[in-house]
Amino acid sequence: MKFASVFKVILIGILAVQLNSVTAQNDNRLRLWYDHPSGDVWENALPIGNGRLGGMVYGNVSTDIIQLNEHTVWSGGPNRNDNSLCLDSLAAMRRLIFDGKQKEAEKLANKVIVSKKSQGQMFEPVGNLQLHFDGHEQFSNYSRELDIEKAIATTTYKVGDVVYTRQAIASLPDRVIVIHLTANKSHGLFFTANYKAAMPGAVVKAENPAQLSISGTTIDHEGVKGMVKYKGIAQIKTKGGVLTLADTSIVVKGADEATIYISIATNFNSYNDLSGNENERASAYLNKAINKTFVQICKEHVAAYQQYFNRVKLDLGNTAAAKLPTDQRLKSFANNDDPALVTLYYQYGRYLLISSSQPGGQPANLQGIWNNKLFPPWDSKYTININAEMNYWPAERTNLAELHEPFLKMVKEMAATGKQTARDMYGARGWMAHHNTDIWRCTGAVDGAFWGIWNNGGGWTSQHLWEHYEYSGDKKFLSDVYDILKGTAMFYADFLVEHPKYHWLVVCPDMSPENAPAVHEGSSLDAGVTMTNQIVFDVFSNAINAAEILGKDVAFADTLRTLRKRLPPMHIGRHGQLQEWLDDIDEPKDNHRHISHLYGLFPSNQISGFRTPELYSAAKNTLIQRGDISTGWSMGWKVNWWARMLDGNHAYQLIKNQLTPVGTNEGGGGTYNNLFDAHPPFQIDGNFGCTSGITEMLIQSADGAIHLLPALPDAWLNGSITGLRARGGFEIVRMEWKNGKPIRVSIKSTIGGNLRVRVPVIMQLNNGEALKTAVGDNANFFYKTEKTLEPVMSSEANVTMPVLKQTFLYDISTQPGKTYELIAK
Ligand code: FUC
Repeated sequence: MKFASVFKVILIGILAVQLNSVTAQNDNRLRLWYDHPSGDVWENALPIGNGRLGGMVYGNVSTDIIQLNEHTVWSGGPNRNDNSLCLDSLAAMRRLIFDGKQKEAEKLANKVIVSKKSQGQMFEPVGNLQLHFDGHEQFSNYSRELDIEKAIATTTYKVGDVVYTRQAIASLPDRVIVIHLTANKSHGLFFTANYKAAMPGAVVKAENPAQLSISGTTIDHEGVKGMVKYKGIAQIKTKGGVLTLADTSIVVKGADEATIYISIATNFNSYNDLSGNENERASAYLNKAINKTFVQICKEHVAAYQQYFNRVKLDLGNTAAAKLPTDQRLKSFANNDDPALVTLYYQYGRYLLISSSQPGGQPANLQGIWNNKLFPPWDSKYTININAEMNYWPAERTNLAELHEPFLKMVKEMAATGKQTARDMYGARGWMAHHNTDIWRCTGAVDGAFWGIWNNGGGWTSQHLWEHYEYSGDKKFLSDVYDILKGTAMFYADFLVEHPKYHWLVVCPDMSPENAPAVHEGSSLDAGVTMTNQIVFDVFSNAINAAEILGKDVAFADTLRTLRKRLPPMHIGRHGQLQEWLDDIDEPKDNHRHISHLYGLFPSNQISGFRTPELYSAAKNTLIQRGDISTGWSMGWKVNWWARMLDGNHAYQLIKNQLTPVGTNEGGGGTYNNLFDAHPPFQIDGNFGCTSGITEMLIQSADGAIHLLPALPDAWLNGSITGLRARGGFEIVRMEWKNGKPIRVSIKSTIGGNLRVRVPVIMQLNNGEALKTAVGDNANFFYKTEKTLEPVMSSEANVTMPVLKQTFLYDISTQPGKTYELIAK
């Protein structure tokens, strides 16, 4: 071997070790790995992303595919979809509903409320970058992986005695996707690259200097003209070898290594402004990256990624099962002791959020930032009657608060577009949204009255603004978003009407998301349903609290207090259930995926074993009646609910149901080989929901205290976690537990205030000092719990009071910046 070749082999060796590519298969790194290529199954491919660009890496041998997305490539253009007939028919609509004529109301709603224009636009794929390797049909030593500690996807295999390696990253700082190809033989790399466009009318060209470009305009949809112009450039740089350009492809012959830099940009500035220049942007990102070597770009990417990722480390133990390929672990999880798969799945949720949601970008949609279909399921947009909110449940808890920003920005933008909807359709001040939105921030009602006549898209999404404040205590942020919180409250203040029979103030028309009681002949329309009452309660409480903190709007806050008292209380029905509707018409055999009335249990905290035992027991009955198996996101939500039920074993059962290959649970969801959540089809909410749920099993901060290990299953008796956040600016720097009990916990206070902890064992400070037993309400504002109205209980209801496990409640007065260490006595 010549010196240069020897040197090269060593260099490649160093690089591989440095980037932790495929080494031995028995380490404990957090990675998804497989011993076979993806073939043509998109859900086998591995996702990379930087919040702007998404790539699905197939790792195929002869023809590899990197399927590409860019966050602003959506069908249509700026548009609104309100129905102007609504306001004049509102009184008639309400009369029909109050008279029990739901079916007639539905007919009318389809005419006068549901949009006659766009039903929401679609998130669109850009295309596939394809890499063809002649003569690679026979290969050995194949392996592909996604290292989620570094956010690098690697494929490696051997043809003859040559080892080929491809690594792919979506660089966070450089806004490009980079693919690095090597062969461990001098001049050993031969391939052809081309683009396969996803949208009609795309133009693909090969141009000097070794650039493949793809450009076009997105498609028209539902009468809205496609107006997003996109440009993608893939530039190839090689060491050695020859590069040749054909019309629409680039041929690489005899290179030592090759690096492909992929940049994609659009003319999108914001939901109402498409005056950007996609060509200039795509070139600018590319030109910034092209002079960096792969090692350099990779190093900067890993550092940026780890700033987020490394904040939380979870250890639930490790067994031999962790050595198996990921798809085999998934298959055998139900019957195998593999706690590290839960850890992997948990951290994968965080990986997916980091990769699909970055400040300044679009929020993670139904598929995050990964979609290969021109007509994706539910348009791959934002369903805001659960799914989009669920995507952001891990953001604050798992220490990724900055990544909440795209969602919070979307709420601000809907507050602008939804003002007109509130005024024109409902004659109300403030702002509102129905059950869907898209990149154009449409706020009209879509998809038909059965699904679309839900008025709480603003009410629910705005809770996230409040939550961001609760975790950070950032008053400046609260002051910036105050008008949005006030605007949601104003909408309801104007929109509530008195129920003619019960005299409570209710939303009408109303519905409990996507469910209908049988007695309404299949119509979902109603008034004052439980979830809505709970949401309005929270909206009013948040606005009242925000006004108080900021010293504003005293009279308005008083009005809200008065209105809040007149909302319907929660009802416990004759089957012992928490009623979904005002009337006791729930069907105990109903196993509908939405259990919207448990919004009050999670993400809200109106139902608690400590404060509202009857409601808590009723909620438990409801959970049992609805059953476990359901769509992916529904099971994800159930993990959070059972955690709030303080039942770790039941929550773990749901995780087990979730961690089964898609198709195992008849009529329900599961997980694809690449650990994407299956509704089915793929929907990313279940990933995020489950990550949030696992967090809630370990730490909760909603019920007047930080509750440590509230719902630990028997399967995780020993473990540790670092970096979780709790309301009131606390960070659980580290918690270690043994035999199901916390033994050592350090909690950092960032803004001071009373730290109240609830723990299952007697604890003391690490200097041996006893802890002060807590009495009365928590003096820390962030742990204030709002008192809900006394529930109304059916005389037929059989509700047993909960028996809660013994816990100890302590108060520690904290100073900002200080860390407090607690140890078990
Ligand atoms: C709601 C759910 C469906 C699906 C869709 C995207 O309509 O009821 O299950 O998740 O959103």
